[in-house]
Amino acid sequence: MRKQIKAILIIIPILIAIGVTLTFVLPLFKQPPTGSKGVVRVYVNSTIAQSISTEIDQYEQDIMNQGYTVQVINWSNSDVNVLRSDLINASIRPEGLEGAVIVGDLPAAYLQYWDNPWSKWRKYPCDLFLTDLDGQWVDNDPTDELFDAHNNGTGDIYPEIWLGRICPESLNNLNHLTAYRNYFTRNHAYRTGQLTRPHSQLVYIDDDWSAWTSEWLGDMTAYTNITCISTNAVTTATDYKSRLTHTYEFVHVFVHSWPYEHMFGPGGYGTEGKVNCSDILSINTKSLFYNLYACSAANFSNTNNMGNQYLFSNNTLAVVGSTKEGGMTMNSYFYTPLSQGKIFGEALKLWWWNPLHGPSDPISVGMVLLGDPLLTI
Ligand SMILES: [Ca+2]
Ligand SMILES: [Ca+2]
Ligand SMILES: [Ca+2]
Repeated sequence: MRKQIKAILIIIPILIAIGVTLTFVLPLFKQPPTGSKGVVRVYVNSTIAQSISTEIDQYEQDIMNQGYTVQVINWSNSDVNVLRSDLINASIRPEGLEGAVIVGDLPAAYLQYWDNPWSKWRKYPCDLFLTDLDGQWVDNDPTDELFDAHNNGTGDIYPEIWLGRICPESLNNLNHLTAYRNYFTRNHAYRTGQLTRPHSQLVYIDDDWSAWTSEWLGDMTAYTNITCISTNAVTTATDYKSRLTHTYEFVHVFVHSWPYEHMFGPGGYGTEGKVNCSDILSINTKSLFYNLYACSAANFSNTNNMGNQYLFSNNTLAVVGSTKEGGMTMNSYFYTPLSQGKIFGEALKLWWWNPLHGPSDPISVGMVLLGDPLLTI
């Protein structure tokens, strides 16, 4: 009996000590709210890092406030294979990798396609190269600096991460440093509720796609307040330019294009007028987001490409489009995630995973995201 009391008298203080210790130690092992959404790597071109350090510091804080762990890296290597290896290495660490933001003029992978109507090869940058981290990209003839094939490799041809590019340096009609600073200023303004738009979308469908207007509209699942213009005689360059000054949140346009201009009217001849990069530069565009179903308009390697001209115009925050012939089909696989509050990068990544098209479809393979992939509508 006395032995038992003795034992209890010893055990009770030990239990109290353990309890007190756990009260203080356990919270240290709990996952902190910051960083719980995973890792984002922000690659900043070393040549501009110093000039925009204030903006990058703010952007880093904004991403942390979203709940991500941010790794800002000053990058100078111009070999796209080295950049991909860095992403792969990050993705296989225990903390994993959600996606990447590229700020400045950093390398891209290039492929080519045969342009049938013009009977010539055209090369285009392909950011799927930097987001599909376990597929294999084959370069049979490295001297032409073009990749030749894409297969499952050790995994699959689908993207494991998302990526967005913020780089005005393909534009020769504006000051690059000012463009960076203005972009990050409005990005912060949007994130803090100082830049807002009525939750609305303009769907603008030129002649060669207008017969399927109801099908296209059925896939626009992110907005209920939609203005659709698809009467062939109404959809013209003049009308489109005036629409860009209205306060829609999102513009989705279907129009024939070159990297530096849209051509309204059937067949891509511009019989209903053209809208070029200078127009976008001079128009007071009001929308925040664009989806360009406009061949090669998002070819960010092309001087004065429309994609980046939209992105660095006035209020724009993100642009999706194709660097080659093609554009986004099956749009609901992109818009439904956006409507659920997913970030742009994740929405585009999920769209790639749609089994009905995807990385093996020539219409899809040039799709890129220009701007901040971490934004939501
Ligand atoms: Ca090659
Ligand atoms: Ca993959
Ligand atoms: Ca028209």
